[in-house]
Amino acid sequence: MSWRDRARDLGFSAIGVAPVDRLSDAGLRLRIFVDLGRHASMAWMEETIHRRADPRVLWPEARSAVVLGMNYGPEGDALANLGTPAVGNISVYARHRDYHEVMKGRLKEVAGLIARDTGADVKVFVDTAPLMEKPLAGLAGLGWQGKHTNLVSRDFGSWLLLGVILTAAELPADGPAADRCGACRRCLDACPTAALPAPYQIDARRCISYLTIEHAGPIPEDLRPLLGNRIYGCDDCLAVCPWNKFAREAAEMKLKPRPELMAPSLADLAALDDAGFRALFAGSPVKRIGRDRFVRNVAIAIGNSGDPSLVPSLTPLLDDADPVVAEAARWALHRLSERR
Ligand code: B12
Ligand code: SF4
Ligand code: SF4
Repeated sequence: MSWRDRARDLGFSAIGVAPVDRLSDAGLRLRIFVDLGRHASMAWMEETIHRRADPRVLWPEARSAVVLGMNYGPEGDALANLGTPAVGNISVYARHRDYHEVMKGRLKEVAGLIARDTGADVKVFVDTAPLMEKPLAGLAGLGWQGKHTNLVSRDFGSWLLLGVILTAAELPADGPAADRCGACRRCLDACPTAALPAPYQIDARRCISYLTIEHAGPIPEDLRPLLGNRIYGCDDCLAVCPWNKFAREAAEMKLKPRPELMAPSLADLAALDDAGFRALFAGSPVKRIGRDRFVRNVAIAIGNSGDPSLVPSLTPLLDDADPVVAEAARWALHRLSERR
């Protein structure tokens, strides 16, 4: 069986090959992004910038990038929770098993087959690798970077997770794919925090995904009301994309949502201690941010709920051992009393 056929059997629904020497424009824009400070506190983006901008700096023998996309299309409306302030909204990619874990072994298997078929060396990466996965996916023909900056696929809309294999083999390229955003600007208009300052550009400092997942410490106060009940990541710009009409529900069982993470009650989440947090989020990407950062987000969502019946869930957090959680709880209490 060819490596492509096996990759399909393993659940990769979008597969393509890109040459590694075409990232110069993307690398320049990455430089601008970092120079403008739009990477916020993600210092690792700056530290690894040369490797990101050119995979051959990461691995001089690299000639082609094999990009594989896994469909994680949601069942129903990804934004359904936003109208129910007493529940927390966890973004679609985090409602199921961590995709790094789901993909890792499978990427290694495909890489082994590429090495077998070509006789050339391979290296495997999922997300944590210093690579520009979206520009590579565009060059490999999986889709194009939409105005929300994520890769959009004609077949799966915004809902593809990406993995990359580098190979020393010069494989025939499958892309690039054409930009099909046209005059649309739905994603730009949908962003709750105006984190997309211009088409195809993002400012992570304002992005709810950054603020709720990557950002340590207190979330800037002016942005807190705009978070609503988004407690881990954000899908607003992805979900409004018209190309999602071609999207399908995830077929991979491990990327099906866990029912308890679909619409969890904020009151229950605010009561989580370390052990409870680790048990609830075992195997989920949410686990990575730890109980304190997560409960900080939950406290802000309670503050935004306008629901006075949630005040008792905040009270124990006022004395939380983590000062960031305690401060978020004070802010939330104040906001609830103001709204009353
Ligand atoms: C850092 C990072 C983030 C940051 C920054 C987001 C971003 N858009 O870069 C934060 C924490 C905000 C984030 C959020 C999310 N992420 Co993220 N993230 C990454 C990561 C690790 C690196 C991306 C990167 O290099 N960014 C730097 C910018 C400069 O790169 P870029 O977006 O490709 O930039 C291009 C354009 O935007 C434009 N551009 C950018 N700035 C500027 C400035 C100017 C002046 C100009 C002209 C152009 C321009 O040119 C660039 C090059 O072509 C990748 C994994 C990887 N290794 O690639 C995952 C990745 C991009 N994330 C992913 C996902 C799923 C998400 C979320 C949907 C999660 C969620 N639900 O909360 C959100 C989506 C937010 C959004 N609208 O992008 C997926 C995207 C899959 C896809 N279909 O595209 C990836 C690929 C992970 C994966 N392996 O699947 N993420
Ligand atoms: S993920 Fe949310 S906050 Fe970030 S750019 Fe998209 S809509 Fe805006
Ligand atoms: S919502 Fe519109 S502008 Fe944004 S990525 Fe989709 S097609 Fe492009």
